[in-house]
Amino acid sequence: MGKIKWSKPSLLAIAIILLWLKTYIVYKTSFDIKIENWRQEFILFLNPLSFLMFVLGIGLLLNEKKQKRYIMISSFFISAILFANVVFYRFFNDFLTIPVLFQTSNMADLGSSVNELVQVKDLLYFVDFFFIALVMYVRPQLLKYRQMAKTNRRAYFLVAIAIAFLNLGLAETERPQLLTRTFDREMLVKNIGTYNYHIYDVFLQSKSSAQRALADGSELVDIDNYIRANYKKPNDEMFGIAKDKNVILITMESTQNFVINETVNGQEITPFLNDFIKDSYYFENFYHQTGQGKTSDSEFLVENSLYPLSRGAVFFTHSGNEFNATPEILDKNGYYTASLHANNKSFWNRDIMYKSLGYERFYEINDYEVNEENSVGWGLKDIDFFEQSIQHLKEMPQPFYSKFISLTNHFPFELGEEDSFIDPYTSDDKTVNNYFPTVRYTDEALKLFVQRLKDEGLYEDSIIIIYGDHYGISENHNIAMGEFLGTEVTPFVSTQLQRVPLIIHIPGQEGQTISKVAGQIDLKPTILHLLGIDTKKNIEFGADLFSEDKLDFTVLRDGSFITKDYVYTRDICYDKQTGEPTDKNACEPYMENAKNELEYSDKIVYGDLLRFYENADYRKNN
Ligand code: GP9
Ligand code: MN
Repeated sequence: MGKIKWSKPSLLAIAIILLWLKTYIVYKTSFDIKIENWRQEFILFLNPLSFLMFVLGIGLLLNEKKQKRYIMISSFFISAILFANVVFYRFFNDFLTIPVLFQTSNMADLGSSVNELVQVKDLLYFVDFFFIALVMYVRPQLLKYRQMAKTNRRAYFLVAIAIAFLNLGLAETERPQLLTRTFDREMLVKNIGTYNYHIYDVFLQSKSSAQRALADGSELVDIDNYIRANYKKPNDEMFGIAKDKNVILITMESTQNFVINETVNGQEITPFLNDFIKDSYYFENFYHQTGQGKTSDSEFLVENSLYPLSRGAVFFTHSGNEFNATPEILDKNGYYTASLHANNKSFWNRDIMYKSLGYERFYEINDYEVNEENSVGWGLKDIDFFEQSIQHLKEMPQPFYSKFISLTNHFPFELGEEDSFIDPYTSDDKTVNNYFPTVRYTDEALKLFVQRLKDEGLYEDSIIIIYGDHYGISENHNIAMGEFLGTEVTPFVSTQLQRVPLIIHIPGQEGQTISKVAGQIDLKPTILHLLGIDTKKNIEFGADLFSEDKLDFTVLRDGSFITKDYVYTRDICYDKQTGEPTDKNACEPYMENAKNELEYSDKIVYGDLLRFYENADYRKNN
């Protein structure tokens, strides 16, 4: 038996305690983890401990020199992981996942944002590490190395296991089926801790690789039945109304619906769009359904009518899959297809993914003249982007399907004086304040673009579809948003803020505002039907927005859903009229459907099931 002396603390104990306390402090200061009662607070406090004991405890198996080195290196890595999460959270209001980590090409491009996101005082996140390193260097004798006997070592790991079980047990009572319902990373981190969450994420990653290997076509049968049962007949009057017309699809960066018909400092935020919707179909209850893949997720939704994934960007994780996307379908129907976006072609893995989606051409940064004068924030200014794109459009064979992705209205919402058409908002929150002038700028860019389309004679031959890709103002800015909206941003309000504009302009058609609840998932069948292309056999989850049978229902990627009268989010059913929680039974009838939608879609993506679709063998008996 080793003799335990308590005189001096061991390096191991100090490293664990400091990392543990630091993690808890970071939880409380750098993440917005909602705590409802003292049990949850206790779980949050406890959750880093078992992991730290395990990982650093491995040092107990090493000799003095190696143990010291091991403890230093691992505490540095653990701190770095924590810090990476902090930086990621500042931007995405979310925790890291492995697929996101490997999006290194994106990380490099994040340049301008990272400068905003990382500050010198962030060195504080490593303060415990510096402290230990300093003591080890100046007074190594203060931190003892202690040889631990086998039995003590066993006892140590048993204690670690016991703490892990206590943690899991408490979490299970607070949040039943925690691990089987993982749409919500915050819930996971809150209950099992950041570090264990990453281990769980590794497990999910391996599972998804295995899923593809094990999948076979028979899994499509159930999904197919579900889709057939939910198929909505297109509206006879609208089907084929835009046959052989060009399609101009515009993805508006970070544009939420609350800016439409709204003012800031008494000035209109989107004067052009407010006008444009008067002779277009405008959908005022249209939601984005994106996850971690942001813009790319919105592209995925719109062109496949499948849901993106709950973790990572499907553009990265499953770009090798078989899809049946709009560009591919339109290609078969005689269309020329192109995406236009003045950013590096590898951002969001677009160059690879676009091939899988069936795009003929990608006009990327090298197809544009980009210099210091015409750039701001993330790159080429929208006005210049649209102006230069006209040339590309003119060269395309018609009819074409063209997708434009705007960029200026991207966090951190930078804009030069000369491009600011309205003043910033005046709260304490810079991000929220600057959002309005950049939205206004993009609105101006669209106005000029539409004018140019008219000049070039393209306007009358094209349908124009404008939609917002995802939120621009995350929940980190609830206070300033609440101030702007004049109401507290509750989870209900927050869910309603996930509405993005959808405007469909069809030449010769009168304007109309449509209030039906819908989502990005519905765009593919809507567009195809307008062009007169049948979608009855497609494996897709959306419904034609013009169909009389289209339900008032849409599911967000985190499992929240919206119906005509209710909003369901974070396990609470809200009455839309009052914005207050109501009896869960009211939402109950839709829960199964919401779950099925996401699960079936995930099955298709993880199992790469559309590769079995071509020969449609599974449908023999139908
Ligand atoms: C990048 C642009 C922005 O090319 O689409 O991407 P986001 O950060 O919004 O996903
Ligand atoms: Mn975006």
